Amino acid sequence: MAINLQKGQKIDLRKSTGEALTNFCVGVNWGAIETVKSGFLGFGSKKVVEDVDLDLSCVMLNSNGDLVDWIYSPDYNAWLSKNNMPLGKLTSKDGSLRHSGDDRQGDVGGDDGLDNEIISVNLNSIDQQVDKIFFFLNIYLNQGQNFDFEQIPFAKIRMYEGTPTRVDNVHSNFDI
Ligand SMILES: [Ca+2]
Ligand SMILES: [Ca+2]
Repeated sequence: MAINLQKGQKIDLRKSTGEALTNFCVGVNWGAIETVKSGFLGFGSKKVVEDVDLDLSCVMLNSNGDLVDWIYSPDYNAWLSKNNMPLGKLTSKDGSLRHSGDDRQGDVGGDDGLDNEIISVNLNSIDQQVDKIFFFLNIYLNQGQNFDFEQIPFAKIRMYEGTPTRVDNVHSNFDI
């Protein structure tokens, strides 16, 4: 049974069999915001789809809290280089963490059951300096957009065993 995480909750990285969980995916699922705009006197109503661009990222720190490595979208590079910050990339230097790529829209027409952005993790090959990994999620608002996490349909983060296209066993969920 998957654990439904509460904010601040701590859990063991173990499978239901008791073995350590070393290969897993952290995935985020969400939908575009779909509304029906009704026309004059109810005529000509149409569905309006507003794209939602969530970005899943992570930073890897050593035991002193210094940055060892990171994964975030290269789409932020213009802003990052202006602020003298390391440029975005989708694979860790040791190859143990991989991002599936940027989704800028979210599911249209309902939940497709798969996560839209996924970071796959293999703790067996991770740089020995890494002591903590922080996964984080932010909303990229396009010009004219103004919404927050509460308005995004079925937004959820989960940890599972499998691949970006196949979910074998869900370990834990967090309902955003
Ligand atoms: Ca995105
Ligand atoms: Ca999806």
